Amino acid sequence: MQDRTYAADADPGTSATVAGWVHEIRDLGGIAFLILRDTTGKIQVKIEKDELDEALVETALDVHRESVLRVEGDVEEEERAPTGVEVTPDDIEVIAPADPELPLDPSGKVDAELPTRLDNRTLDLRKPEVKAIFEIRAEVLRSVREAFRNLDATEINTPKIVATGTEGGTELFPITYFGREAFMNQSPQLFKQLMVGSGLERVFEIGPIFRAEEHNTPRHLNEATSIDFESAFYDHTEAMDACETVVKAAYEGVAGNCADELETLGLTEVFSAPEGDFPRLTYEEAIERINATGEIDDVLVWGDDLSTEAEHALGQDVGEHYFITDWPSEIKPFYIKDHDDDPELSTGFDMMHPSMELVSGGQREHRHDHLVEGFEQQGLDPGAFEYYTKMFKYGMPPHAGWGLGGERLVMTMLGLENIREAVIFPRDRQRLSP
Ligand code: ATP
Ligand code: AMO
Repeated sequence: MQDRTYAADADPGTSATVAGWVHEIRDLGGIAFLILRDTTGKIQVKIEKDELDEALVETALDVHRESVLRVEGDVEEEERAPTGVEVTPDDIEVIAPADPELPLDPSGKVDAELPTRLDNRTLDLRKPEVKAIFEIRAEVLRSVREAFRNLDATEINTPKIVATGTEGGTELFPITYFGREAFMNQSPQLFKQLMVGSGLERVFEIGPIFRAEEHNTPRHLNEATSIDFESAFYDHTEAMDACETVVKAAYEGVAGNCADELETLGLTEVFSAPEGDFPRLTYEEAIERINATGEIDDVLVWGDDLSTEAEHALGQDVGEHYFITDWPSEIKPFYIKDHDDDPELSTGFDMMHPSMELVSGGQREHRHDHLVEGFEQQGLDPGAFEYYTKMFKYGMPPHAGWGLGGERLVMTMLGLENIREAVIFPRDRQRLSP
């Protein structure tokens, strides 16, 4: 199969072997056309019934849409063909026939609901506008990795089967680990922190996180991709700078390398990388601004978390990516450091897209005694976290970092309505396969 020519590379005046899926069959009587589709595009195969070998005509006309064919023949220019070229076949091989009844129409002529699409992702990703999302997602991850490299961060991989949870707000998935209770990891939080005290100093990880989120929402998954960063000798403002750099790099990578995909998605005119610095609002400013919009039912007071409607009201008001800084300590996790001059105020921050939260981060508590106290205050057993806290006794530098939701980044970048559109095989309350 290595001698195969992609549809987009089949040059008129040559003979070529193309292979792909039957996108469409048009039988006009004396002549029929098979439109063959591969990852690069489409090419027309001309079946002139009187001109071609009978067996070959029969093979061509017996085939159903979405079957996989190999077609060998001469490539010619043909103005009336969808892509301006066509193949006159010398040989057609049906490599993999498709059933006449398809659960989903990859030509896109018949719309399908999201659950049907997710049940039949192989067929769904034959649609250029669906495939484009995942080409863009891959570009986002490539650009993000490059941005981390430019920041001198080292990629790490940490365990996904763990003994303890870290993110209080969300439930854990328990599993049985050789007779012991274990959990699917909610965040690489503690592991990445342990690595800033190692010889690596600055690390990143792109990997799955598992959250037993209670509700079905368009922006929560039960298995998501977290893009995590952590650096020794950074404070929270430097972590925010790195966050901004990485998010902008993702947009720039897509703007620079995904012109075709953006066009396929109809986003060429509207897509633009964020320019200028992301505004940084304190939590106090944020709640004042939200209250001033008059868009929410209950006035927010200090200490309240931001509801979805509050996030939307503020997002509309700000109108671009922004940070919310200086959150009340009591609503941030134990590992976030408080400001030295005000223990009620944390160094925690969130980075927001106008429509939702994309990132949480902050400077971390690196002093052993304060860290252990924090556990106790949040009702956690420091003993269960000893593997983590003890390393803070052997030289743990000040450090800061953040976690960015990969699917939320892609979703907000492309204006997708449901986060499931940004995952090939999403996990939600109903969905465990495929
Ligand atoms: P994360 O869960 O990672 O912190 P998030 O955007 O879900 O990110 P939260 O602080 O959990 O942030 O939630 C923000 C607000 O979103 C909550 O105050 C709540 O009103 C709303 N919210 C969160 N989860 C759900 C959910 N599962 N269903 C409906 N609303 C939710
Ligand atoms: P947090 O819990 O806010 O912070 O998660 C960080 C980011 O991950 C994404 N995210 C999700 N995306 C889809 N579905 C989910 N269920 C889901 N949960 C989280 C969001 C969110 O902003 N340890 C900290 C990070 C840190 O401080 O470094 C943490 O996990 O985009």
